[in-house]
Amino acid sequence: MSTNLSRRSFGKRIGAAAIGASAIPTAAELAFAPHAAGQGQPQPDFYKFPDNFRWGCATAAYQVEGGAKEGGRGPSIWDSFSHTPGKTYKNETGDVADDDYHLYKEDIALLKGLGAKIYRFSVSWPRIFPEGTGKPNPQGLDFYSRLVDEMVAAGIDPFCTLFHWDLPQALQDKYGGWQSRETSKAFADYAGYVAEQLSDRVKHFFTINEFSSFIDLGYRTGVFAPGLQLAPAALNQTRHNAVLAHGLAVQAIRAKARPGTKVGLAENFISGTPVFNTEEHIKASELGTRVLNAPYLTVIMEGKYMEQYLEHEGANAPKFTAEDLKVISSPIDVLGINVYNPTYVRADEKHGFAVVPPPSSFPRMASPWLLIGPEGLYWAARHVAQIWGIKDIYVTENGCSSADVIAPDGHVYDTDRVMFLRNYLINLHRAVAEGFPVHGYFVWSLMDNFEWADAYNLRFGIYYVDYKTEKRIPKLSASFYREVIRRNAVV
Ligand code: PNW
Repeated sequence: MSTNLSRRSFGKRIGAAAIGASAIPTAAELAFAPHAAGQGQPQPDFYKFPDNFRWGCATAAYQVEGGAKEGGRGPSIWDSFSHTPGKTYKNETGDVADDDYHLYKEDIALLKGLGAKIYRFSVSWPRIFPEGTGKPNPQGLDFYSRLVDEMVAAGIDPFCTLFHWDLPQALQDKYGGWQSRETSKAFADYAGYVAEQLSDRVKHFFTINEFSSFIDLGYRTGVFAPGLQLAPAALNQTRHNAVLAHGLAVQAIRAKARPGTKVGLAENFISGTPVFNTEEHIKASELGTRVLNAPYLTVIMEGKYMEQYLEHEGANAPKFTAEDLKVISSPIDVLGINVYNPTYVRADEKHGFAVVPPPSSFPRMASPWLLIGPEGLYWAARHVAQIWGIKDIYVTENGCSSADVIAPDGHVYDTDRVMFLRNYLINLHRAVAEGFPVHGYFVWSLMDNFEWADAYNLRFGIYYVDYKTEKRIPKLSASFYREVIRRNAVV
């Protein structure tokens, strides 16, 4: 096509009246030009989801609740960590956070306003067992019971995560936290208790959120609570105790919950994204996915530690029994996948696969680790379905940080987040259209919240939170998501 022709058809397409027949449009004119096909009508929904697909949002207790000393809650390792100078951005803590402990009705109303049908929240272990074990605290349970009632009344199905990193400090003091399998056992007791109490209304439980995040960042690099830097052997044992805790909790939940309760975990497993679509790179990405998750999701799904892992760790490999492996691989009903940054993998003759480190120019969001790789969502869903035969998948987290600002007109125009979400959703659609069994999606997050070591410096919400007033302000991404839900399609 010649330049002239394309200019002419361009002019026609965006409407001669708007810009004059022969003029070349300015960027501003283009931005407001209606599409020729519909003269301002939205495009037909190319990316339509099945009718029973479910949309929702996710949060976690310590990140949103506040009320750190209320209702008989005991201290968690995140209280201790965030109150230790130098550990979080500007030494900020989750003492108040979004004050969802008091504003939960308002927050459920936000979800209802979005049209969400599912909400993923987490229970704070030290609200239920202030000392980690022993006698349950009725006020703690009461809070979650009211929260769940509020959801049910709003037509929202609750999805409950039992451990999203706020370990009771008492268990850290007594046992070194996840360094001891006493903590694994305590977790199973707590999980069974909560499932027994809430499974009349909560039909989905996730045991543990993101092994690699709280273990590797908490016990290896020390940038998360409890801030330890263990030697390799102790670290691998800690990893083992955590997956063991998951398995014990699956069994405890099955024993205590109502029949029909679904149980699983939510993991940001390292999903190998093939550098491009050829058989050799895809094969490499599948092997890479298994090897890179060997201490966590792979052992849970396969019931054994991969040879590559045990060999690689040598004398530092975890100590375990055959019975442990059986417990760890207790069958799950549902898998939650948390999908953020891609890990690119290529074929490699020697090892079967190789991870390709990203060039420094790779596009990323406000969190330095959050590379933008929308196709990673497609591959994550496909891998867990194809490698491990998972039949019920939820995207339990997907979203991004953005340098959100309130514009003079009072709105937050987070066009980068909308771009991010739209492209990941197109890839989610691809996975669903190809028949991979993804049944729902949760945006991380409903609202800005305590982003762990980054505290309030990084915002992941589709609602902006003004921390001085606790006012929630819908961002452009909230309007986008409401429309996605309304049309059940990417918009
Ligand atoms: C997840 N990384 O954490 C958590 O489940 C959420 O609590 C958190 O707010 C959200 O993602 C956004 O960070 C992650 O360094 C923390 O790759 C760190 C990483 C990934 C996920």
